[in-house]
Amino acid sequence: MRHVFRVSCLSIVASLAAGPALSQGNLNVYCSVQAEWCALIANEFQKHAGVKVAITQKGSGETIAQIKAEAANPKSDVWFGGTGDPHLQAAEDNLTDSYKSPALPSLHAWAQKQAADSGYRTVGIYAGALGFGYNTELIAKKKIAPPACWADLLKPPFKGEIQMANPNSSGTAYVAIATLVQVMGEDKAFDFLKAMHANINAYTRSGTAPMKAVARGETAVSISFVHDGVTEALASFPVKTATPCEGTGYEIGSISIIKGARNMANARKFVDWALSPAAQQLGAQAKQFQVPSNKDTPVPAEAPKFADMKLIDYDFAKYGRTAERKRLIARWDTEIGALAK
Ligand code: S7P
Repeated sequence: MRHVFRVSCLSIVASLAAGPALSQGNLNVYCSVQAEWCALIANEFQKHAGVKVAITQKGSGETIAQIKAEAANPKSDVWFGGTGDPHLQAAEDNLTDSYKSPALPSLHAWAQKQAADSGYRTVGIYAGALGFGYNTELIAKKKIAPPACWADLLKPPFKGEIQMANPNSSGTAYVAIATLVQVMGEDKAFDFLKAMHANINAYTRSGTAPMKAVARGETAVSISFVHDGVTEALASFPVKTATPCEGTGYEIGSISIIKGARNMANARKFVDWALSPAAQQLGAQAKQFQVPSNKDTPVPAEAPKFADMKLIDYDFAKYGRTAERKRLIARWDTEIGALAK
């Protein structure tokens, strides 16, 4: 489902009272984090800069497709959030604009590297690890041991119990495939994906849908970013998460200015703000617990701890390349997507 937010009249009144008058023009943002965070950044940036913000929320895989389709006549100025690989692809495809924010030196090395790798056409705003979500009640009822390793997902008790997203529409699913390729080697990873197909009940459009399905008891297990499980658990759903024992990948959630942005000055202002500790704390306020990229932004206590995981050295430069992303997704389409469900 596509969500379009116009900042509410109430928020605009609050903004006028609290910050500069709305005389600083407009900003159109494609937003690939969850809806609550998108709404909060729209309201808060409006208060901060006096800029009228219109936000459209959709996942990262779909957003890059839209930016590409609109390249001759861009409808949006900035792309906020979403997995880093499609931001790198957008940079390589000349769909985004180069900008060196003065905030760059305050960022963690991984966020600065994302910027340098892309010729400063994107930059990291958060990081989050990939893993499993599982519904503790369903698992207990079915007497299944919680998944701890990638290998567990091939076991017969998980038949029809696992959900993951489709990499054609989802940046999360692409991170999962690229992770498996880096952990196992490409042919073994595709053998694994083929074998796991028997245990998959659906390949969803959106990367956040499988964790939400776990929370609602519609599936026992998901392949998801583990911070999305924390959000569901805090909302009192019976959700726990784990990160695979063989090793797992992670995303560098990124922000990019769209080439030909009609509101370029405001787009740059927004990027500077989005990299500041004040803006980055809004993620936790919206109950989303990625690790922020600014060294001065407190890491939320709820954020899954990277130190407790076996994280791989994810090769963002390689797997963010247009040709590599297209090739791996095409292979998934032929070898897995085409299999009957
Ligand atoms: O909760 C937010 C999050 O998991 O969703 C983002 C991503 O856009 C999901 O998009 P896809 O539908 O394309 O997979 C992640 O960047 C973020 O951490």
